[in-house]
Amino acid sequence: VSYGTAGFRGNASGMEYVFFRMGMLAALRSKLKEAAIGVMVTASHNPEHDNGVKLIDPQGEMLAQSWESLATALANVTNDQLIEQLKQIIDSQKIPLSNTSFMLIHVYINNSYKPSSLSLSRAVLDGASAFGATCHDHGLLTTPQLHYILACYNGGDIKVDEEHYYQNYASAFKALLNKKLMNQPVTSPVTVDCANGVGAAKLTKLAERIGANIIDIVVYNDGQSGKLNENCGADYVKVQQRAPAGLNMEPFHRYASFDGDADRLIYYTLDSDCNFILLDGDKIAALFATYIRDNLKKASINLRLGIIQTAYANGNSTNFLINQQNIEIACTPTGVKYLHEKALTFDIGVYFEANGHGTVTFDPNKSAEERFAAKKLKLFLDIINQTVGDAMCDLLAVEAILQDKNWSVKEWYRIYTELPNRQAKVQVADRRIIETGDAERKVILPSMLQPAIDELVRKYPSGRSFVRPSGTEDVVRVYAEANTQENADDLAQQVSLAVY
Ligand code: 16G
Ligand code: ZN
Repeated sequence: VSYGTAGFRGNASGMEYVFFRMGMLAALRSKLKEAAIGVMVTASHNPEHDNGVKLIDPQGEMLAQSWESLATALANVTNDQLIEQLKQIIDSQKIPLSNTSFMLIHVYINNSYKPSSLSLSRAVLDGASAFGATCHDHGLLTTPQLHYILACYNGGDIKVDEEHYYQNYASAFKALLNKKLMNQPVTSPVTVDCANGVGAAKLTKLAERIGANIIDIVVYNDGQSGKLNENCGADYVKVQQRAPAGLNMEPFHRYASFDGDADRLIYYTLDSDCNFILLDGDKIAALFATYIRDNLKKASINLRLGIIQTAYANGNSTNFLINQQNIEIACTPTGVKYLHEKALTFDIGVYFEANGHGTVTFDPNKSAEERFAAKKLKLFLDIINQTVGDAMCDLLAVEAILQDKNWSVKEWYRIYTELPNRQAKVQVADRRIIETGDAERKVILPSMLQPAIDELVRKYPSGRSFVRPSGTEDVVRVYAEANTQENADDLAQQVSLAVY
């Protein structure tokens, strides 16, 4: 097993030992950092039989990359070698064992209770207590809620809890809308597919704190009958390019999907001919970035704004941002840690994966008075969970911008037209023989693969394609885009054959 882009993830049965050892590792990291460490038990958008674990660093950021290999090493030794491996970690990292350690953990279960989560969380707690860690079990939370609570906790607010999160974001949202839209009639509803996951109950609470007179949120797939992430959720909608099963849609109404742990957000609607229209992470990033840029301009504030994308970003979104909007763009490999890190190099960084995971970061040292000058911008940024992509906060941010611009979903999706695209996956004997470079846009090894892809791409107008080994599944992923859906499908298939 290896600590991939999203920690350890796989079939839940037989994974207790990995969770136990991650409890130990979290306790050690806490001693080293002299701060609380977060532990998430979740498999995000994976099917219900999977589970996963990942560690969160003190400010709510992803575990430092140098510790990922320690996690992998610790998870892979035999029981006999465990103590020796722990000693090695303690020595090599110079961990002061006498320090106290704290952990915040959350148990991820869907509404109908994900059975594996309870025993796996227990394994984490057992591992942590082997090093005497004090554990605060926050129970059922979304992933971004735990990131938020951890960052507040380490910032000195040790009493912070879930309610604090709702109060914070509900009042930020109301403050922004009140300024411009006080006494406005209720806007049309937004229907949110919560993937039968933890987001359903949490979004309901947030909506209650804001008030139905301000935002009308209809929760769909709340876990009462359907299965976690089955035929629903952000990943399903994005990859299948279709609505969650059973959802009745009306043209130009607003629909959104979270994934199972509510750190991804995707919007969609129907046009007047009832064609399915997707507004993915790229469209959300474009909406956020242009809104921020316009507000900076209005207040004559000169801050460096950048958008961070991955190879999955639709070619037309990149064209729109660079050529029509003149906004700086950077590209990184897939995985939140890479995007987040890059975003922090800008005064204001907007990062989104096309799959709907993203947020906005801003440099807190960058002129408080300038941020104050753009009052509306400051209020907008208050809605953002800066620690990590947060489906609930991103939903509020989209809704706020649409309100402020007096836009329906129609004006939003028309800012640019996506190139038709297709994602596919290929099973191979060993996906690790594929090595990529240039932010995953080129294959380096095996050396004959990239020339083969280049030759295929040349046959299709506006063609682009790349392949990368998945970090979470035993497959190679293929992405293709072209001028028509037929060509995109064709190109994806040809490239898949080349990989195979
Ligand atoms: C994980 C990543 C996500 C990435 C996805 C790619 C985090 C928190 N999550 O879910 O950002 O898009 O993996 O999966 O980093 P893949 O490697 O299987 O395509
Ligand atoms: Zn997720």
